[in-house]
Amino acid sequence: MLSRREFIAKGTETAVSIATAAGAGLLAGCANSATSHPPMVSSFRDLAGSRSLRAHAHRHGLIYGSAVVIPIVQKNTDFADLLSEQCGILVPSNELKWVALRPSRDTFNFGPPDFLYDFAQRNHMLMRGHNLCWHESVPTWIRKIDNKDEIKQLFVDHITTVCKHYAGKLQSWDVVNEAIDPNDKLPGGLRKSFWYDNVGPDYIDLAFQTARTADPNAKLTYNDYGVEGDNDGDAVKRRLILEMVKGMKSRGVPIDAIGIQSHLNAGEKYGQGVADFIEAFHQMGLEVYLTELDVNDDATVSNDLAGRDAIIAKTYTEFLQAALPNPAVKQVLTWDLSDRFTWLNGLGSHRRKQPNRLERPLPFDADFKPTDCFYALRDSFDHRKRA
Ligand code: 9MR
Repeated sequence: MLSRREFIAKGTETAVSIATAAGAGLLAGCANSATSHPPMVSSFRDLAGSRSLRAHAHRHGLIYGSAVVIPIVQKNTDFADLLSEQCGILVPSNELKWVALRPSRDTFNFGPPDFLYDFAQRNHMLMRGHNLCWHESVPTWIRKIDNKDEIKQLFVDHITTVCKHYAGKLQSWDVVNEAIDPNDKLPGGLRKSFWYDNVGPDYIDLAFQTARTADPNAKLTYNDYGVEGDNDGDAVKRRLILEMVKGMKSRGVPIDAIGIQSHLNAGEKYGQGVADFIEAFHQMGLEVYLTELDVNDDATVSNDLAGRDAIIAKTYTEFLQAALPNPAVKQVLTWDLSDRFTWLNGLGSHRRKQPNRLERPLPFDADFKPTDCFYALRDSFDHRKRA
Protein backbone atom coordinates (compact mmCIF):
# COMPACT_ATOMS: atom_id res chain seq x y z
CA MET A 1 0.00 0.00 0.00
CA LEU A 2 1.45 3.37 -0.95
CA SER A 3 1.54 6.21 1.54
CA ARG A 4 -0.32 9.33 0.44
CA ARG A 5 2.93 11.09 -0.35
CA GLU A 6 4.21 8.15 -2.39
CA PHE A 7 0.91 8.05 -4.24
CA ILE A 8 1.17 11.71 -5.17
CA ALA A 9 4.80 11.28 -6.19
CA LYS A 10 3.87 8.37 -8.38
CA GLY A 11 1.34 10.53 -10.17
CA THR A 12 -1.47 8.82 -12.00
CA GLU A 13 0.51 5.78 -13.03
CA THR A 14 -1.14 3.52 -10.48
CA ALA A 15 -4.48 5.16 -11.03
CA VAL A 16 -4.44 4.62 -14.74
CA SER A 17 -3.20 1.06 -14.62
CA ILE A 18 -5.97 0.13 -12.18
CA ALA A 19 -8.57 1.90 -14.28
CA THR A 20 -7.16 0.34 -17.41
CA ALA A 21 -7.20 -3.17 -15.95
CA ALA A 22 -10.80 -2.73 -14.86
CA GLY A 23 -11.72 -1.32 -18.24
CA ALA A 24 -10.02 -4.13 -20.11
CA GLY A 25 -12.54 -6.64 -18.75
CA LEU A 26 -15.45 -4.35 -19.41
CA LEU A 27 -14.34 -3.73 -22.95
CA ALA A 28 -13.40 -7.27 -23.96
CA GLY A 29 -14.56 -7.77 -27.51
CA CYS A 30 -15.15 -4.07 -28.21
CA ALA A 31 -13.86 -2.26 -31.25
CA ASN A 32 -10.41 -0.70 -31.44
CA SER A 33 -10.08 1.89 -28.68
CA ALA A 34 -8.12 4.23 -30.95
CA THR A 35 -11.18 4.81 -33.13
CA SER A 36 -12.42 8.35 -32.61
CA HIS A 37 -16.16 7.67 -32.63
CA PRO A 38 -16.63 4.05 -31.56
CA PRO A 39 -19.96 2.87 -32.95
CA MET A 40 -20.69 0.82 -29.84
CA VAL A 41 -20.81 3.76 -27.44
CA SER A 42 -24.29 3.71 -25.96
CA SER A 43 -23.44 5.13 -22.58
CA PHE A 44 -20.55 6.66 -20.73
CA ARG A 45 -19.82 3.25 -19.23
CA ASP A 46 -18.48 2.12 -22.63
CA LEU A 47 -15.77 4.75 -22.34
CA ALA A 48 -14.17 3.62 -19.09
CA GLY A 49 -10.72 2.11 -18.69
CA SER A 50 -8.42 2.28 -21.68
CA ARG A 51 -10.93 4.37 -23.66
CA SER A 52 -11.19 7.09 -21.03
CA LEU A 53 -9.83 10.61 -21.23
CA ARG A 54 -7.73 9.72 -18.23
CA ALA A 55 -6.04 6.78 -19.92
CA HIS A 56 -5.48 8.57 -23.23
CA ALA A 57 -4.01 11.57 -21.42
CA HIS A 58 -1.74 9.37 -19.35
CA ARG A 59 -0.36 7.64 -22.44
CA HIS A 60 0.88 11.02 -23.61
CA GLY A 61 2.40 12.27 -20.37
CA LEU A 62 -0.67 14.21 -19.25
CA ILE A 63 -3.10 14.12 -16.38
CA TYR A 64 -6.71 14.79 -17.34
CA GLY A 65 -9.24 15.89 -14.76
CA SER A 66 -12.18 18.07 -13.91
CA ALA A 67 -13.53 20.66 -11.53
CA VAL A 68 -16.47 19.44 -9.47
CA VAL A 69 -19.18 20.91 -7.31
CA ILE A 70 -18.88 18.69 -4.24
CA PRO A 71 -22.58 18.28 -3.27
CA ILE A 72 -23.23 16.91 -6.77
CA VAL A 73 -20.56 14.24 -6.30
CA GLN A 74 -22.11 13.37 -2.95
CA LYS A 75 -25.64 13.01 -4.32
CA ASN A 76 -25.25 11.67 -7.85
CA THR A 77 -23.64 8.23 -7.93
CA ASP A 78 -23.73 7.97 -11.74
CA PHE A 79 -21.82 11.19 -11.94
CA ALA A 80 -19.38 10.05 -9.25
CA ASP A 81 -18.77 6.92 -11.36
CA LEU A 82 -18.24 9.03 -14.46
CA LEU A 83 -15.67 11.13 -12.64
CA SER A 84 -13.77 8.15 -11.33
CA GLU A 85 -13.71 6.57 -14.79
CA GLN A 86 -12.58 9.66 -16.69
CA CYS A 87 -10.45 11.72 -14.32
CA GLY A 88 -6.96 11.41 -12.93
CA ILE A 89 -7.29 14.61 -10.92
CA LEU A 90 -10.13 16.62 -9.36
CA VAL A 91 -10.39 20.19 -8.13
CA PRO A 92 -13.27 21.61 -6.10
CA SER A 93 -14.93 24.43 -8.08
CA ASN A 94 -15.80 26.44 -5.00
CA GLU A 95 -15.37 24.73 -1.68
CA LEU A 96 -11.78 25.79 -0.98
CA LYS A 97 -12.40 29.47 -1.72
CA TRP A 98 -12.39 31.81 1.28
CA VAL A 99 -16.14 32.48 1.18
CA ALA A 100 -17.03 28.77 1.30
CA LEU A 101 -14.20 27.54 3.50
CA ARG A 102 -14.14 30.42 5.96
CA PRO A 103 -17.75 31.49 6.63
CA SER A 104 -16.62 33.24 9.82
CA ARG A 105 -13.35 34.20 11.40
CA ASP A 106 -13.40 31.13 13.66
CA THR A 107 -14.83 28.55 11.24
CA PHE A 108 -13.00 26.45 8.69
CA ASN A 109 -15.48 24.38 6.72
CA PHE A 110 -13.14 21.52 5.76
CA GLY A 111 -15.91 18.88 5.59
CA PRO A 112 -16.75 19.07 1.85
CA PRO A 113 -13.18 19.31 0.52
CA ASP A 114 -12.11 16.54 2.92
CA PHE A 115 -14.91 14.41 1.48
CA LEU A 116 -13.60 15.10 -2.04
CA TYR A 117 -10.05 14.25 -1.03
CA ASP A 118 -11.21 10.88 0.37
CA PHE A 119 -13.30 10.26 -2.76
CA ALA A 120 -10.27 11.03 -4.93
CA GLN A 121 -8.06 8.73 -2.86
CA ARG A 122 -10.56 5.87 -2.99
CA ASN A 123 -10.65 6.20 -6.76
CA HIS A 124 -6.91 6.66 -7.26
CA MET A 125 -7.20 10.28 -8.33
CA LEU A 126 -5.08 13.26 -7.41
CA MET A 127 -6.58 16.49 -6.14
CA ARG A 128 -5.55 20.11 -6.60
CA GLY A 129 -6.56 23.11 -4.51
CA HIS A 130 -8.36 26.20 -5.83
CA ASN A 131 -7.65 28.76 -4.38
CA LEU A 132 -5.89 30.52 -1.49
CA CYS A 133 -6.34 34.10 -2.66
CA TRP A 134 -8.83 35.56 -5.14
CA HIS A 135 -10.29 39.03 -5.47
CA GLU A 136 -13.78 37.54 -5.93
CA SER A 137 -13.91 35.39 -2.82
CA VAL A 138 -13.52 37.70 0.14
CA PRO A 139 -15.88 37.05 3.08
CA THR A 140 -17.95 39.93 4.41
CA TRP A 141 -16.56 39.47 7.93
CA ILE A 142 -13.00 40.24 6.83
CA ARG A 143 -14.09 43.21 4.71
CA LYS A 144 -15.46 44.77 7.88
CA ILE A 145 -12.08 44.80 9.63
CA ASP A 146 -10.59 48.27 9.64
CA ASN A 147 -6.98 47.38 10.43
CA LYS A 148 -4.51 46.41 7.69
CA ASP A 149 -2.07 44.66 10.04
CA GLU A 150 -4.85 42.47 11.31
CA ILE A 151 -5.98 41.63 7.76
CA LYS A 152 -2.41 40.78 6.75
CA GLN A 153 -2.08 38.47 9.77
CA LEU A 154 -5.39 36.78 8.91
CA PHE A 155 -4.20 36.35 5.29
CA VAL A 156 -0.99 34.62 6.40
CA ASP A 157 -2.77 32.55 9.06
CA HIS A 158 -5.47 31.42 6.60
CA ILE A 159 -2.95 30.24 4.01
CA THR A 160 -0.90 28.53 6.71
CA THR A 161 -3.87 26.71 8.27
CA VAL A 162 -5.36 25.59 4.97
CA CYS A 163 -2.05 24.49 3.42
CA LYS A 164 -1.08 22.61 6.59
CA HIS A 165 -4.45 20.88 6.68
CA TYR A 166 -3.70 19.38 3.26
CA ALA A 167 0.10 19.26 3.48
CA GLY A 168 1.47 16.32 1.50
CA LYS A 169 -1.98 15.54 0.09
CA LEU A 170 -2.68 17.96 -2.74
CA GLN A 171 -0.76 17.80 -6.01
CA SER A 172 -0.89 21.58 -6.44
CA TRP A 173 -2.48 24.78 -5.16
CA ASP A 174 -3.74 27.78 -7.06
CA VAL A 175 -2.09 30.10 -4.60
CA VAL A 176 -3.16 33.32 -6.28
CA ASN A 177 -5.98 33.53 -8.79
CA GLU A 178 -6.54 36.34 -11.33
CA ALA A 179 -4.26 39.03 -9.89
CA ILE A 180 -3.65 40.88 -13.17
CA ASP A 181 -6.01 43.43 -14.71
CA PRO A 182 -4.38 46.17 -16.80
CA ASN A 183 -7.63 48.18 -16.74
CA ASP A 184 -6.91 49.07 -13.11
CA LYS A 185 -3.74 50.91 -14.22
CA LEU A 186 -1.72 49.82 -11.20
CA PRO A 187 2.04 49.16 -11.42
CA GLY A 188 2.79 45.83 -13.09
CA GLY A 189 -0.81 45.59 -14.30
CA LEU A 190 -1.90 44.33 -10.89
CA ARG A 191 -5.61 44.19 -10.22
CA LYS A 192 -7.01 46.50 -7.60
CA SER A 193 -8.44 44.14 -5.02
CA PHE A 194 -9.15 43.76 -1.33
CA TRP A 195 -5.88 41.89 -0.91
CA TYR A 196 -3.86 44.46 -2.85
CA ASP A 197 -5.37 47.31 -0.84
CA ASN A 198 -5.02 45.71 2.57
CA VAL A 199 -2.08 43.33 2.50
CA GLY A 200 -0.11 45.51 0.09
CA PRO A 201 1.38 45.24 -3.41
CA ASP A 202 3.63 42.35 -2.29
CA TYR A 203 0.68 40.15 -1.26
CA ILE A 204 1.40 37.72 -4.11
CA ASP A 205 4.98 37.05 -2.96
CA LEU A 206 3.74 36.69 0.60
CA ALA A 207 1.04 34.20 -0.40
CA PHE A 208 3.51 31.95 -2.25
CA GLN A 209 6.13 32.14 0.51
CA THR A 210 3.55 31.30 3.16
CA ALA A 211 2.15 28.39 1.13
CA ARG A 212 5.61 26.90 0.55
CA THR A 213 6.44 27.00 4.24
CA ALA A 214 3.16 25.31 5.17
CA ASP A 215 3.21 22.65 2.41
CA PRO A 216 6.62 22.15 0.79
CA ASN A 217 5.26 19.43 -1.53
CA ALA A 218 2.37 21.03 -3.41
CA LYS A 219 3.20 22.65 -6.74
CA LEU A 220 2.48 26.32 -6.19
CA THR A 221 0.57 27.78 -9.10
CA TYR A 222 -0.40 31.22 -10.39
CA ASN A 223 -3.74 30.88 -12.23
CA ASP A 224 -5.34 33.39 -14.64
CA TYR A 225 -7.65 33.82 -17.64
CA GLY A 226 -7.72 36.05 -20.70
CA VAL A 227 -4.30 34.89 -21.92
CA GLU A 228 -5.33 32.25 -24.42
CA GLY A 229 -6.26 34.10 -27.60
CA ASP A 230 -4.36 35.54 -30.55
CA ASN A 231 -5.64 39.06 -29.88
CA ASP A 232 -4.15 42.26 -28.52
CA GLY A 233 -5.90 42.21 -25.13
CA ASP A 234 -4.73 38.70 -24.33
CA ALA A 235 -1.23 39.56 -25.55
CA VAL A 236 -1.02 42.45 -23.07
CA LYS A 237 -2.09 40.21 -20.21
CA ARG A 238 0.37 37.51 -21.23
CA ARG A 239 3.21 40.05 -21.18
CA LEU A 240 2.21 41.34 -17.74
CA ILE A 241 1.97 37.85 -16.24
CA LEU A 242 5.31 36.90 -17.73
CA GLU A 243 6.90 40.01 -16.22
CA MET A 244 5.30 39.31 -12.86
CA VAL A 245 6.52 35.72 -12.79
CA LYS A 246 10.03 36.73 -13.91
CA GLY A 247 10.09 39.21 -11.04
CA MET A 248 8.96 36.55 -8.59
CA LYS A 249 11.65 34.15 -9.78
CA SER A 250 14.34 36.84 -9.53
CA ARG A 251 13.30 37.53 -5.92
CA GLY A 252 13.40 33.82 -5.10
CA VAL A 253 9.64 33.56 -4.59
CA PRO A 254 8.66 29.88 -4.75
CA ILE A 255 6.46 29.37 -7.81
CA ASP A 256 6.26 26.03 -9.62
CA ALA A 257 3.50 26.29 -12.17
CA ILE A 258 1.23 28.48 -14.25
CA GLY A 259 -2.47 27.78 -14.60
CA ILE A 260 -3.97 28.89 -17.89
CA GLN A 261 -7.68 28.81 -17.19
CA SER A 262 -8.69 28.25 -20.82
CA HIS A 263 -12.28 29.47 -20.78
CA LEU A 264 -12.47 29.72 -24.58
CA ASN A 265 -14.86 31.35 -27.02
CA ALA A 266 -16.03 29.18 -29.93
CA GLY A 267 -14.63 30.31 -33.23
CA GLU A 268 -11.96 32.60 -31.78
CA LYS A 269 -8.35 32.26 -32.89
CA TYR A 270 -6.01 30.30 -30.61
CA GLY A 271 -2.49 29.44 -31.66
CA GLN A 272 0.87 31.15 -31.59
CA GLY A 273 0.12 33.45 -28.66
CA VAL A 274 -0.58 30.70 -26.17
CA ALA A 275 2.17 28.48 -27.62
CA ASP A 276 4.80 31.21 -27.08
CA PHE A 277 3.44 31.97 -23.61
CA ILE A 278 3.79 28.33 -22.56
CA GLU A 279 7.27 28.10 -24.06
CA ALA A 280 8.39 31.11 -22.02
CA PHE A 281 7.43 29.27 -18.84
CA HIS A 282 9.01 26.08 -20.11
CA GLN A 283 12.27 28.04 -20.48
CA MET A 284 11.90 29.18 -16.87
CA GLY A 285 11.50 25.59 -15.67
CA LEU A 286 7.85 25.97 -14.68
CA GLU A 287 5.05 23.49 -15.29
CA VAL A 288 1.90 24.60 -17.09
CA TYR A 289 -1.62 23.38 -16.34
CA LEU A 290 -4.70 24.08 -18.46
CA THR A 291 -6.90 24.43 -15.41
CA GLU A 292 -10.46 25.38 -16.35
CA LEU A 293 -11.00 24.40 -19.98
CA ASP A 294 -14.41 24.87 -21.58
CA VAL A 295 -15.83 26.59 -24.67
CA ASN A 296 -18.80 28.94 -24.67
CA ASP A 297 -20.50 29.51 -28.01
CA ASP A 298 -22.23 32.80 -27.28
CA ALA A 299 -21.07 34.22 -30.57
CA THR A 300 -22.38 31.39 -32.75
CA VAL A 301 -25.50 32.67 -34.42
CA SER A 302 -26.98 29.42 -35.72
CA ASN A 303 -29.04 27.31 -33.34
CA ASP A 304 -28.35 24.10 -35.23
CA LEU A 305 -26.97 21.75 -32.56
CA ALA A 306 -24.65 19.71 -34.75
CA GLY A 307 -23.23 22.89 -36.26
CA ARG A 308 -22.73 24.46 -32.84
CA ASP A 309 -21.04 21.34 -31.48
CA ALA A 310 -18.71 21.16 -34.46
CA ILE A 311 -17.48 24.74 -33.89
CA ILE A 312 -17.04 24.08 -30.17
CA ALA A 313 -15.07 20.88 -30.81
CA LYS A 314 -12.92 22.64 -33.43
CA THR A 315 -12.08 25.31 -30.87
CA TYR A 316 -10.93 22.63 -28.41
CA THR A 317 -8.79 21.04 -31.10
CA GLU A 318 -7.13 24.25 -32.31
CA PHE A 319 -6.35 25.40 -28.78
CA LEU A 320 -5.00 22.03 -27.67
CA GLN A 321 -2.93 21.68 -30.85
CA ALA A 322 -1.21 24.94 -29.90
CA ALA A 323 -0.75 24.11 -26.22
CA LEU A 324 -0.11 20.39 -25.89
CA PRO A 325 3.09 19.96 -27.92
CA ASN A 326 5.00 21.79 -25.20
CA PRO A 327 6.36 19.33 -22.62
CA ALA A 328 5.79 21.91 -19.86
CA VAL A 329 2.06 21.18 -20.11
CA LYS A 330 1.34 18.46 -17.58
CA GLN A 331 -2.38 18.70 -16.90
CA VAL A 332 -5.64 19.44 -18.67
CA LEU A 333 -8.73 19.99 -16.53
CA THR A 334 -12.15 20.91 -17.83
CA TRP A 335 -14.30 23.15 -15.65
CA ASP A 336 -16.70 20.33 -14.80
CA LEU A 337 -17.25 17.18 -16.81
CA SER A 338 -20.93 17.34 -17.83
CA ASP A 339 -22.95 20.08 -19.51
CA ARG A 340 -25.56 19.45 -16.80
CA PHE A 341 -23.36 21.16 -14.23
CA THR A 342 -21.40 23.77 -16.19
CA TRP A 343 -21.07 27.21 -14.62
CA LEU A 344 -21.95 28.58 -18.07
CA ASN A 345 -25.54 27.49 -17.50
CA GLY A 346 -25.33 28.30 -13.81
CA LEU A 347 -27.62 30.09 -11.45
CA GLY A 348 -28.58 33.47 -12.72
CA SER A 349 -26.60 32.80 -15.89
CA HIS A 350 -26.19 36.52 -16.28
CA ARG A 351 -23.13 35.87 -18.37
CA ARG A 352 -24.99 33.76 -20.94
CA LYS A 353 -25.35 36.04 -23.94
CA GLN A 354 -27.94 33.86 -25.66
CA PRO A 355 -30.33 33.28 -22.76
CA ASN A 356 -32.74 31.04 -24.66
CA ARG A 357 -30.32 28.24 -25.29
CA LEU A 358 -28.13 26.15 -23.05
CA GLU A 359 -24.36 26.05 -23.45
CA ARG A 360 -22.74 22.77 -24.52
CA PRO A 361 -19.12 23.26 -23.46
CA LEU A 362 -17.96 19.95 -21.95
CA PRO A 363 -16.93 16.36 -22.80
CA PHE A 364 -20.20 14.84 -21.57
CA ASP A 365 -23.67 16.17 -22.26
CA ALA A 366 -26.45 16.63 -19.71
CA ASP A 367 -27.28 12.91 -19.96
CA PHE A 368 -23.63 11.94 -19.48
CA LYS A 369 -23.24 10.89 -23.12
CA PRO A 370 -19.91 11.75 -24.77
CA THR A 371 -19.95 14.88 -26.88
CA ASP A 372 -17.83 16.07 -29.79
CA CYS A 373 -15.66 17.78 -27.15
CA PHE A 374 -14.89 14.37 -25.63
CA TYR A 375 -13.48 13.16 -28.93
CA ALA A 376 -11.72 16.45 -29.62
CA LEU A 377 -9.98 16.18 -26.27
CA ARG A 378 -9.11 12.53 -26.63
CA ASP A 379 -7.83 12.90 -30.17
CA SER A 380 -5.77 15.93 -29.12
CA PHE A 381 -4.16 13.87 -26.35
CA ASP A 382 -3.41 11.15 -28.88
CA HIS A 383 -1.74 13.59 -31.25
CA ARG A 384 0.65 14.76 -28.58
CA LYS A 385 4.14 13.40 -28.73
CA ARG A 386 4.98 11.93 -25.33
CA ALA A 387 6.67 14.59 -23.20
O1 9MR B 1 -17.64 27.73 -11.37
C1 9MR B 1 -17.58 28.62 -10.28
C2 9MR B 1 -18.99 29.08 -9.91
O2 9MR B 1 -19.75 27.97 -9.48
C3 9MR B 1 -18.91 30.12 -8.82
O3 9MR B 1 -20.22 30.64 -8.56
C4 9MR B 1 -17.96 31.26 -9.20
C5 9MR B 1 -17.76 32.23 -8.06
O4 9MR B 1 -17.11 31.63 -6.97
O5 9MR B 1 -16.69 30.74 -9.56
C6 9MR B 1 -16.73 29.83 -10.64
O6 9MR B 1 -15.41 29.38 -10.90
C7 9MR B 1 -14.51 30.37 -11.41
C8 9MR B 1 -13.13 30.03 -10.89
O7 9MR B 1 -13.14 29.97 -9.48
C9 9MR B 1 -12.10 31.05 -11.35
N1 9MR B 1 -12.10 31.18 -12.78
C10 9MR B 1 -13.41 31.41 -13.39
C11 9MR B 1 -14.39 30.33 -12.94
C12 9MR B 1 -15.73 30.50 -13.65
O8 9MR B 1 -16.31 31.70 -13.27
